[in-house]
Amino acid sequence: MKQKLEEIKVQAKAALEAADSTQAVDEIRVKFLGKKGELTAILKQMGSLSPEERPVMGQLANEVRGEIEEAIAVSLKEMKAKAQTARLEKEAVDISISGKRKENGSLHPINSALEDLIDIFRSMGFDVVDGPEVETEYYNFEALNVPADHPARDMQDTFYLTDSMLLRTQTSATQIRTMESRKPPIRMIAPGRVYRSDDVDATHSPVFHQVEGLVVDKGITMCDLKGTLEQMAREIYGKDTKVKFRPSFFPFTEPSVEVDVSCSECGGKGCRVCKGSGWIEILGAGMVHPRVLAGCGIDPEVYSGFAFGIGLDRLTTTRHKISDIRLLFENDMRFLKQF
Ligand code: 2NM
Repeated sequence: MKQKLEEIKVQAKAALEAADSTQAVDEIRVKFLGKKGELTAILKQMGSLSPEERPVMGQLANEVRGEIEEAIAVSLKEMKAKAQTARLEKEAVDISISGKRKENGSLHPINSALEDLIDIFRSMGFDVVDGPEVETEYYNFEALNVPADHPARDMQDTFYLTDSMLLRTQTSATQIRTMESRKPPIRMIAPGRVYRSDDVDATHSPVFHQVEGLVVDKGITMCDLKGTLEQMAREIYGKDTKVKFRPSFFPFTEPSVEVDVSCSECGGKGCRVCKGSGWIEILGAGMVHPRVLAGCGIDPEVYSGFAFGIGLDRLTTTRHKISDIRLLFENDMRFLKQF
């Protein structure tokens, strides 16, 4: 019996050495230590031993059981460690491999021009106000003192949606709403997309962008208009930029001006960008017409104001010497990546 126990011990240990999975180890445990296992079978024969032999064999059997149990525990522990190492190796990341470069997007040149303008006007105390692109005839024309027979109202210039609804041709409607709902002092800009039924060419697009501004308070004069717009032009085009105000006409302002800046490309000598004139026209402006103020419930005897409209697309093309406005709308990555 002693020999049999020794054999079981040796066999179990050998089997454990060869085991390659926790399942195999478990099978070995059942085979040797289980209820129907080999060690149990031996123990059942203890009855046939002499009373002197019984405790000796009993102790030996317990020792064998203990040793096998310990060997099983060791084997399981080793297997766990091995599995862990294998998993860590599989999951290992080679941090020496160079990464894939992510391509960063960039602002569209129109948006970066808009952000610059917003920064400039915010620093002068202007609010930025948003408004709808679908407008009523009243807000787009009537309230701006554009008479019913004015050519700008013509079907050829305006995208009408219904008899009285249209795609805004300028962002001024947002100024009108602001004057209706707020009391002076008002200092605001309204940036956004505007629409006109123009044929597409190098300088025209039926969709383009404006930043219109408005200041209303007591005692606002043409000097405020000049100072504000000169400041803006110098920040956009450089501090040596010269600014010129030419008389013009708009139904919503009186007097009205168009504003030119000295060409930043040639410094005023005349070149391709300014078409030889040395000047680039960047905006229209004027003192808000008393009828416009009155229509919004602002007393023109007490308050005055100036307004301006900057063409963002033209500002962008002249700034970057872009020869064709269509490039701004095609979203060709080769073009956009340059900014
Ligand atoms: C321009 C030129 C001159 C303008 C006027 C107004 C309002 F609503 F206050 F009357 N907003 N914008 C204006 C004035 C726009 O665009 C070339």
